[in-house]
Amino acid sequence: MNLSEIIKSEYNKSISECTNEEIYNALLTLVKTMAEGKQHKNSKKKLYYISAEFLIGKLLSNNLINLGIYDDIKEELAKNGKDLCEIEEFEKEPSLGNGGLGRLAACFLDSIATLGLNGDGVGLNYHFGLFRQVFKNNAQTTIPDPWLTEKSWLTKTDVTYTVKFRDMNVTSRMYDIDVTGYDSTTNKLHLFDIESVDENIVEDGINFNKEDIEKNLTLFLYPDDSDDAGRILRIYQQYFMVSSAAQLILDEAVEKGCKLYDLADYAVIQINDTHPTMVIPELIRLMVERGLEMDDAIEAVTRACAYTNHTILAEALEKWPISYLKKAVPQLIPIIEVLDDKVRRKYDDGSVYIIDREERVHMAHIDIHYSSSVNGVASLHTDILKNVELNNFYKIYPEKFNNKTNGITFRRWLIHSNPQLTELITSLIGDGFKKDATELEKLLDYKDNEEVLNKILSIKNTKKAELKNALMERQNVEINENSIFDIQIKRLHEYKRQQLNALYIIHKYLEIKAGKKPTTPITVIFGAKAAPAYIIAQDIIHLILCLQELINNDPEVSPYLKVVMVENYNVTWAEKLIPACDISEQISLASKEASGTGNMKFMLNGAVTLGTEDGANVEIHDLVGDDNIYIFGDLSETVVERYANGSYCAAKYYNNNPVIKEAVDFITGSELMSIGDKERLERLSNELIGKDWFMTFPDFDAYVKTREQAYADYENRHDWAKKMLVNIAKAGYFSSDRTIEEYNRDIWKLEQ
Ligand code: Z2T
Repeated sequence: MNLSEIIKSEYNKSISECTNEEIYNALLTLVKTMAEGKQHKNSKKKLYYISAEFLIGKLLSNNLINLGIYDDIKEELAKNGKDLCEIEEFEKEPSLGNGGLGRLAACFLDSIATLGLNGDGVGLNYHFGLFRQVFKNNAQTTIPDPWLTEKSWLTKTDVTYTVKFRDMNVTSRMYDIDVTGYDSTTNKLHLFDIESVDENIVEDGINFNKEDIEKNLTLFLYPDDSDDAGRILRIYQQYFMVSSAAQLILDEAVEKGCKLYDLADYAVIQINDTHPTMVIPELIRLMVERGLEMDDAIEAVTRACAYTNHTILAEALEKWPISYLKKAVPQLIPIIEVLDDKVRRKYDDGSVYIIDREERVHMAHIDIHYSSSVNGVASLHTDILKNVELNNFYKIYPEKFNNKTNGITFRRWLIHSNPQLTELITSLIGDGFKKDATELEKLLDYKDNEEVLNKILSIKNTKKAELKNALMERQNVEINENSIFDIQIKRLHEYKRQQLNALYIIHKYLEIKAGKKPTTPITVIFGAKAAPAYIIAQDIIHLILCLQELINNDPEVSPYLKVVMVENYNVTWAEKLIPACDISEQISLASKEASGTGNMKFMLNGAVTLGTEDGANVEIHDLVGDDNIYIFGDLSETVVERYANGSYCAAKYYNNNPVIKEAVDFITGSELMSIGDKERLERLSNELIGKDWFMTFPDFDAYVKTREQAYADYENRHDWAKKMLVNIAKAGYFSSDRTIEEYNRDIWKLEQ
């Protein structure tokens, strides 16, 4: 059936007579029907990518593109006076992830399906997902963000499981979302939910009875990025997810004739950070319950599992007190004790034990001992895991450790979000790059082609104008489309150092006040949500919003410098911001950002990176060369060393560097204090002077100097366009198709 037939049968109307909502619903039906016809044939071995987060974004355009009908549908709608973009507005973005980890999972599903691999995602069907961010009085407030509508991408299945907790048994039900591969087969994202969940228990927008697990289990995604909420409810959620997953995995394997001991021939389980770690003891428990010897079950599960680490931040490594686990899932304790006991019998080094002296279970330690693969997400990150953070484990299991540098799906982050650039590229090198991203290197032939360089600049201008309009429409903010768009969008975290960017803005503001005006005006754009419990992160948002108000209301400065923070930064915003960016801020403290994936999306869209040698920035630098990136700051070795010897003293920098002192003093010694909240600004200033745990001061001078250099180079439009072209041409390496091919080659070994 085609679109007009569906509309005829569902609404008994023609396209032009329909509302956008009706067309949206009809497109849902069309996509689901087409996807159904492309289901993966389900070969013997299957991948289960288990993740507490899948930040899938809106799916309509993505599905139309992957099914190869985007252009036709757009045209057919246009002929009937309908605009696909307006119809897309009708779709709600499901915010089922915090940041990079969740978005990575979504990009991976796209590539797994595109490569025709037999692999499904498994996660939770949060009813509210991540909070919606609303700014009030220059501060972040949060409200729930419902996304489930009567008709949606979700399909209710009749697959249900019993999940046993200490105090009750609950029923989980599987809901499916089709994952359409680009010109390929369709896989599934399985999201488990509990029937008894009750959205009405949420009072005044955000509070709910945390005790009432049956009603609240899948209500919210925990809003902590790299931070451990330490709540029992989180254990309930995790176990609910993995017990459902484990039952699904065993059922599907047995269905295909699997003897439990041979599980690894039928299933490979990728554990996305430690949130799904309990799948290991749960699978072992179920296998023993179904008659396998404990040792055999442990062996079988170890062969089938693989673990990905996404951070070295100590506070993000999950450690559950045994007492918590006992309250929720006592049936796992004897299994975890056996796993720990085996480790203790073999190794003297207490740092590799699963249960520590304080009776806490180190989830990552379960993963490392009882998986066959441990991977980091960028080359530098994996080196740090091997040589520093997990060195004690690396010495035991060198063969398990491997790197898989992250990637992004070009279907969403180029073809969908930047059709103009896609068209230019296609006109130059054909559309082979859509399946083999390394073909983008062919663009290097046009490095000195004036006409091509001008087209690249003109597309950037178009995307900047589009962003200007979106900001006006959504936030009633006016920006100058002829200014330099300097953008930092990512979760708010001290290690990502939005505060360093803010200090630069203060410095620049003071310079302009003193008469030193930038040649081209600068627009600094931020987008960031902060975990509600993360006070300093809230304070940094407050500082940025106060700076926005101060600077934008200062007629002496605002023609040259503007600050804008987009409200409720999410995937949909990212799709508008990234193509419009000139300078991509990737300024984390070296060693702390495991990879970053925004850096890759910006590069692909012709932004030039201003960054530290951290995460995947290192690999971007290697690929584009010194001339096409702006690198500054201390190296990770220096940082690791400085932490190790405890020698860092922020106050010394503050007292000895007048430029730093001037910028920091501005926070509490200027009009900002009348615009903003005294307590917040003072707390932030004290934190910087007294601690500055993520070492912004040592990098400050180099940051200012390098940023000025980038702005100066921007003036030569021809040379700048060349940098843009090289970045686009070299981005092919960061296609998640490449990443997934490596996962499959080294870990999953699925037939293609
Ligand atoms: C997250 O987004 C990331 C790491 C986490 O560690 C948790 C979350 Cl929610 C537990 C990010 C990393 O910070 C980022 O560098 C990386 O690119 C991304 O995961 C995907 O690997």
